[in-house]
Amino acid sequence: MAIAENRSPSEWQELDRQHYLHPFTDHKELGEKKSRIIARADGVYIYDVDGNKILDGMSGLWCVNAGYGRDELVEAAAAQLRELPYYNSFFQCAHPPSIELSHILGEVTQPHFSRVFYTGSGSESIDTMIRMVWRYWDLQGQPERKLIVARKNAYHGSTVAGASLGGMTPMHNQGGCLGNITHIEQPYWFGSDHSMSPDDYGLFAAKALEKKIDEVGADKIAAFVGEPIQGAGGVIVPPDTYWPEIQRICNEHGILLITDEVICGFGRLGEWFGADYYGIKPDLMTFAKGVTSGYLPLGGVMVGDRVTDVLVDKGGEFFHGFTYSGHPASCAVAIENIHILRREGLVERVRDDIGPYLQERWATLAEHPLVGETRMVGLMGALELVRDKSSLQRFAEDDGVGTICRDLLVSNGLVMRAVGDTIVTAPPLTLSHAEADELIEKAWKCLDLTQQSL
Ligand code: PXG
Repeated sequence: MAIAENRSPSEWQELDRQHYLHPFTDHKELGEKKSRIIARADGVYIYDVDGNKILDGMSGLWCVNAGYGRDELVEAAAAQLRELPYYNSFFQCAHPPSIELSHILGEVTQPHFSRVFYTGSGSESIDTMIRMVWRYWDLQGQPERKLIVARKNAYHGSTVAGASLGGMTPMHNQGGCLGNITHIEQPYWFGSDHSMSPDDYGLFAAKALEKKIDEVGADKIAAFVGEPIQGAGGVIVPPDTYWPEIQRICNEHGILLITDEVICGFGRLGEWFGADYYGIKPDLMTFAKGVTSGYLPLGGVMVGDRVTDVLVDKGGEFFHGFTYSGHPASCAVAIENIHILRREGLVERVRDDIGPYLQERWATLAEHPLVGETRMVGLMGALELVRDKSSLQRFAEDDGVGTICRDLLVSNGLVMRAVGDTIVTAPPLTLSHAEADELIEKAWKCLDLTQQSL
């Protein structure tokens, strides 16, 4: 019997209220409202314990790329758990699933990525990456290269290092305050005063890195880190000029370039990785989420030859690793997940079929009186709610219009996230055309309802 059937919906809510501390949650507020308890899922739909069917326009939390209800992934996990449920990769050991996955990851990433280090999550991948970067420069005889440049409003996870590297002030104020990290402007054209064209703005935002170099000296800067498209920050799509300019600046000053692919990786943008979409060549890439379509936890760092050569040739032992680095069942699921993405051509489907289709339909939402801008790359999009469409004037933060809209969406059968007054979406890559139509119709209806409620 499924665990969901053990208790009534209200019993689940009451036990949840009594015992469960949720991530990023105000529990006093939740205690008054009660949680939505999700019992099962299939395809692109989730079902709560009250029997509501909801289109999951967020792929869980940006991760269920291959969609729900994939028996192949369940079988892969079960078979591996029967064969070898756990063993570690410390002490000169390995096991077939982690080796096989490493080989496959080498095939789907750019040719200079021949090695991978496994973790259990995106945050652990970020911690690992930071330790590798510092180690790399120590080994290069430049230990003073310690500063890591990230962006304001970036999200890189929630461990001390992840919260510090991210650019979220509320997280910095709650212990995300590691040293040797600095944050520059994000490439958020809509959030600017619109005095520049998007292309000029992209160059301007990239030049913030050059300004930082002038300020502290390239010999102090270890790396630049960015999400190809910022996810949790509100699907900030950089102008096309941005990433090539960042690459040029990093090359010129020998700074390591790192893309955090936790959301953009594994097909989200219609290419295997965000770096491929933007035509850049990072030295390291962090990943998690979509590598297993979220069926089991797994993360990692793809390590490019420039760093591998130093870590392997000169590094000696790297004192770093996790109990679940390369967990056999997670790796088995990841292998099967990548098989699915390849077999069903899901990455190409996002690039050539469902991506362009949803993008075109999503753009029609810009005609709504509440919407100041829409944007979408692959299957990752956002719309901006505005008070005044002609001047693009936004609502006051206290109005909570984004939250009102998000709540209406969910109660009308569509999950999307509100980041302030930015509504974001990232549906499974398996989304059908009819499901895309449903997403747009529900979104339009809820924009109407939001407007009526103001
Ligand atoms: N990097 C990026 C780019 C992420 O989006 C992480 C690192 C951390 O991954 P883990 O597996 O440690 O959570 C993330 C995670 C949201 C939301 O509300 C986004 C994430 C996590 C939780 C909530 O959009 N992204």
